[in-house]
Amino acid sequence: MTQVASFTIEHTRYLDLRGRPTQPLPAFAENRDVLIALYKAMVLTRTFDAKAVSLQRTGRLGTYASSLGQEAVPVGVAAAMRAEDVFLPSFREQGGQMLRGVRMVEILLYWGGDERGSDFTGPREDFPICVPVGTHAPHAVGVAHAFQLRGEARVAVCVFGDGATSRGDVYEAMNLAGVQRLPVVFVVNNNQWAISVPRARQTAAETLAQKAVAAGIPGIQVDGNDVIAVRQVVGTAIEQARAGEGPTLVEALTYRLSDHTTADDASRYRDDAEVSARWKEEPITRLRQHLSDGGQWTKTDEETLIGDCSAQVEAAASEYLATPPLPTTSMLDHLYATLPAALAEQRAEVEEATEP
Ligand SMILES: Cc1ncc(C[n+]2csc(CCOP(=O)(O)OP(=O)(O)O)c2C)c(N)n1
Ligand SMILES: [Mg+2]
Repeated sequence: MTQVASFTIEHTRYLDLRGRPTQPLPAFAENRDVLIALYKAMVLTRTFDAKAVSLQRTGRLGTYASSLGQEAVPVGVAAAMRAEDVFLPSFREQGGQMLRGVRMVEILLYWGGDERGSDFTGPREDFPICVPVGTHAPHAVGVAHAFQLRGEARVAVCVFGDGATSRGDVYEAMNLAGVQRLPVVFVVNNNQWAISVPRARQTAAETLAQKAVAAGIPGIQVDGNDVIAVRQVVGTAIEQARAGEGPTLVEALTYRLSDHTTADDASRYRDDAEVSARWKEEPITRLRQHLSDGGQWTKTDEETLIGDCSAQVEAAASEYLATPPLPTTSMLDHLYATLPAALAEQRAEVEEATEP
């Protein structure tokens, strides 16, 4: 017998659970301002999530997917991108969207059922939130193919969950990206749960990163609660893709501390003890500890930041609540240039039923 293939999966972490470096930090992390910007983006994300959940609980927002405990993944990913790259998030990457310039009011409008929430004033070419699990992975490959055909040094960055890695769309996307050596980076936001399905029931594979192996592309694992590691590992993958060296799959290990969405009650299928234990790993305290150990973050800095974040989030919520709703027919206005007959009929019915 001859061994014809073998593979290893590497895991990267820079900060331990108490924020102490486990190895020399990457160059960008020597810059205090860069680390503080990452920290602020994570705190703003958490503040925004809390407000969005309370808006939903008081009947002023539709279903919402919190990113509590997972903030380092989208923030680290977005921080690693250039403005001209294209971000294709799923539905839990609001922290990354915000860092790329999507306005908080737009994200609230989206979850409030308003189509204008996907018409970003900032990153015009970033994709809207993708709720269908994994269907944006082939879209990312299409975007990357366009970059390759046009000879543009840009990268498509697509984030999806652990559950999405069981979907054909994701395999097909990785396969084609591998064959064509496309400038795309896939990031698995592995939060250990897909609604009530735990990671162990999702796949028999030891890691999700190794799903890259069958596509002939590199697969790497990173501590997804260590924003420095996410920024560094995803950043390296993005720059390789930009240089024509092909795609990468990065598995970011994190944990969903919240319910799946506001329509879920995770206490029905998950032990409180598991969740409490995972709180010790969350990314914000870890980076704060690192910054304050280095004398770079004080109690006053923290108080100022909390005040700033609340003010920004409250202003966005007020703007959202003051936005007059679109007519109900708008739900049929953004899919087709020309509405197919069956939908045109439905649109007319909606118009008749909702006209003042
Ligand atoms: C194609 C499709 N099937 C089912 C659903 C219902 N659904 C919404 S989220 C979800 C689980 C997703 O899990 P994961 O990919 O791990 O992402 P997470 O929600 O944990 O971030 C499912 C099954 C959906 N939105 N789309
Ligand atoms: Mg998941």
